[in-house]
Amino acid sequence: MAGGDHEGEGAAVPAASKGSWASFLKQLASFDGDLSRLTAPAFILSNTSLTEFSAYWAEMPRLLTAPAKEKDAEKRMVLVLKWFLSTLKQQYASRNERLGSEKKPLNPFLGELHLGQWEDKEGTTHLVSEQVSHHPPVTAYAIWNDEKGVQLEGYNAQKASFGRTINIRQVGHALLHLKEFDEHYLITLPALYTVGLITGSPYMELSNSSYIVSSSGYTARIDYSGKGYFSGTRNSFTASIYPSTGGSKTSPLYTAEGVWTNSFTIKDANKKTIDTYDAKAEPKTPLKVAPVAEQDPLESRRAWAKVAAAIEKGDLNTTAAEKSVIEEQQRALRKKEKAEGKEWDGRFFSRTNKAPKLDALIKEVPHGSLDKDQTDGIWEFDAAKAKNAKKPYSRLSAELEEKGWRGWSG
Ligand code: HC3
Repeated sequence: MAGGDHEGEGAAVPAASKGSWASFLKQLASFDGDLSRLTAPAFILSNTSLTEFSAYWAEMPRLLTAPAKEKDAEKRMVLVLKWFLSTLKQQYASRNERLGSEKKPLNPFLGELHLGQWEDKEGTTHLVSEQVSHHPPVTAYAIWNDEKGVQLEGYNAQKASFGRTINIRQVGHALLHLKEFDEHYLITLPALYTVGLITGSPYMELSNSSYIVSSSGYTARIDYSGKGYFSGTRNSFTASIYPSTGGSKTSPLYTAEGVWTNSFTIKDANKKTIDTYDAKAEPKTPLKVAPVAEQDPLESRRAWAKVAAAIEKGDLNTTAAEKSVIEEQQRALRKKEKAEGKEWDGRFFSRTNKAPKLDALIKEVPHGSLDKDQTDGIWEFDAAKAKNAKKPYSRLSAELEEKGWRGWSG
């Protein structure tokens, strides 16, 4: 584990929460790895569900679509790497920057949806994110821009363990498709861990390596490092692109280096800088989502509205009560489905056992495996389902709408 927990114990914990933070830390000693079961004090709870996190992949649509405009395959790989690196700050540090520390997100319920689109110079980039499994918790997403011929899809779950910090391994992957070149890029997900848990102001750091493998024959390896006790810089990485056939031992065609929360440089094989990235200068396009009142009852912000309001007020009792309403409703629904011999079938994604594109690309990743037993299968965007998916998204949505639904306990 890297350093970082040097400050005083509980230094950042509000006075009224010192006791509950100490209990939270004690609870970690007997942690069974299921992040959704961790009960955390109110000050560390986030009002955002994990289904919303899928949007972090495309908050800068210009970078996502850039590879589709490049004619040279090697340069396309560089642009895919640049886009991927640019998403890291949003994925892993944006809550910390906005809220002062990493928070514990809301655990999505089965079938929860987060839908929206980005509209800017790139045209419309669509997002669907859906909770496709509850045990284990798995979120699947698809992001596409038809005008630019770009589609990203993926799914993820987390496996956690506790040492001196919470270590999280991500299971799942993302797959980028560039229509014009019929090219696929498999993206593996980095491991992460919390720093600053003792002080009560945790943030996430990335560790080990992640990969991008293209069907055009290139692989990028990204190595993450953080701040140690004596040296190192927070959120650092080095990356290299090499021909997949040659393996990482061959000299890289391109390298990238920097701090993913700040800036980085990309160099060619002659060490000449060919591109730079400055996270602060890169404009973001806000995701447009329907107003809460117009959302389907399965949509994240509508479903969690009461819980989110209670969290914002720091009202732990109402938070717990409103969460139980959702949990109870879900339990009743599952019971009903079981009695009717039905299983919940997602609205946008389907489980598959055969994924030839993924299988071919994952072979290039050292120790690469789809780990499908840990994600309740392999999840694919189902275009046929998506075509028919419209409000109300479920029988439950229809029933709730009919009753004049105003929130899960309304
Ligand atoms: C580990 C995490 C939940 C999972 C989050 C994931 C891996 C989800 C998929 C996104 O694409 C990327 C991503 C970013 C952040 C990850 C979250 C950070 C913290 C949260 C834990 C469940 C909370 C741990 C409790 C805390 C904050 C007190 O230490």
